[in-house]
Amino acid sequence: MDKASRKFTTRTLGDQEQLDYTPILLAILVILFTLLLLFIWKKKRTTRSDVLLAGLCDSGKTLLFSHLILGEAKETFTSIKENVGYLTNSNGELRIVDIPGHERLRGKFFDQYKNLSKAIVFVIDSVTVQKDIRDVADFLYTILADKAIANLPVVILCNKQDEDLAKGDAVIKSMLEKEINVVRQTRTSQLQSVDPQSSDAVFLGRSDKDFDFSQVSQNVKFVLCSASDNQMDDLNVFLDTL
Ligand SMILES: Nc1nc2c(ncn2[C@@H]2O[C@H](COP(=O)(O)OP(=O)(O)O)[C@@H](O)[C@H]2O)c(=O)[nH]1
Ligand SMILES: [Mg+2]
Repeated sequence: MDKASRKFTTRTLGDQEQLDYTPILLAILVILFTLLLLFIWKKKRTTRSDVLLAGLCDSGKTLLFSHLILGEAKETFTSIKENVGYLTNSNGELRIVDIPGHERLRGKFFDQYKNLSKAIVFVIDSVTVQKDIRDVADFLYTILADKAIANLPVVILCNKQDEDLAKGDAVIKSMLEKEINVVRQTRTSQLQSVDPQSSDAVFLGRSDKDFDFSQVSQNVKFVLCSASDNQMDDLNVFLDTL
């Protein structure tokens, strides 16, 4: 190869190299853009903005829901499906979800919404709580022991305080702590017979002590309320902090 043709070859290669960068740069840009879109989409999908109203049947969830969303009592809402409504507070928009309390439905609806929830309002009928304590404690345990709910704020709403026979928050708290202790023993012995890895549940509280609410990862607050008398100030204060 003489000097002239060597020069020519080098120049041709140099031109090709320069031309090759454009599609590569374009491809990188497209990939980055796609990743950005995926990131935004995923973030939007997993942003927690729901407040779940959970609790047994007849505790007052749907009446609360209609007060919160409509500002009035309306008895036309269903209790077979969830009711969903939006509430605007000082920090933005909250989605309030009233999930049915029927034993056969509540688990399914709780699982459906738990990953999007920002806080839980667990509604209790303060009149019948003593009679229903096993069922109340059992459902509350399921919620508090779920990994998806770890570290979230939880309000235990002692509803129907307008009734003469309503129990106060301190009494309800200590009844629940005693009963959750029992539920915990039952669940632990059940768990030993199945594969613990397959469950979403964690052991609730400290195994070396009787259960009390200070042992859980969530910030649990007891709040008094009467949905029928529209005495919901403390609940509204809580919702405003979210
Ligand atoms: N006395 C009294 N009754 C209430 C209160 N909240 C709800 N109720 C009544 O309890 C019943 C069940 O209420 P509902 O909202 O349907 O309960 P849900 O099954 O938890 O949705 C209805 O008759 C309500 O009017 C309350 O604060 N005080
Ligand atoms: Mg209801």
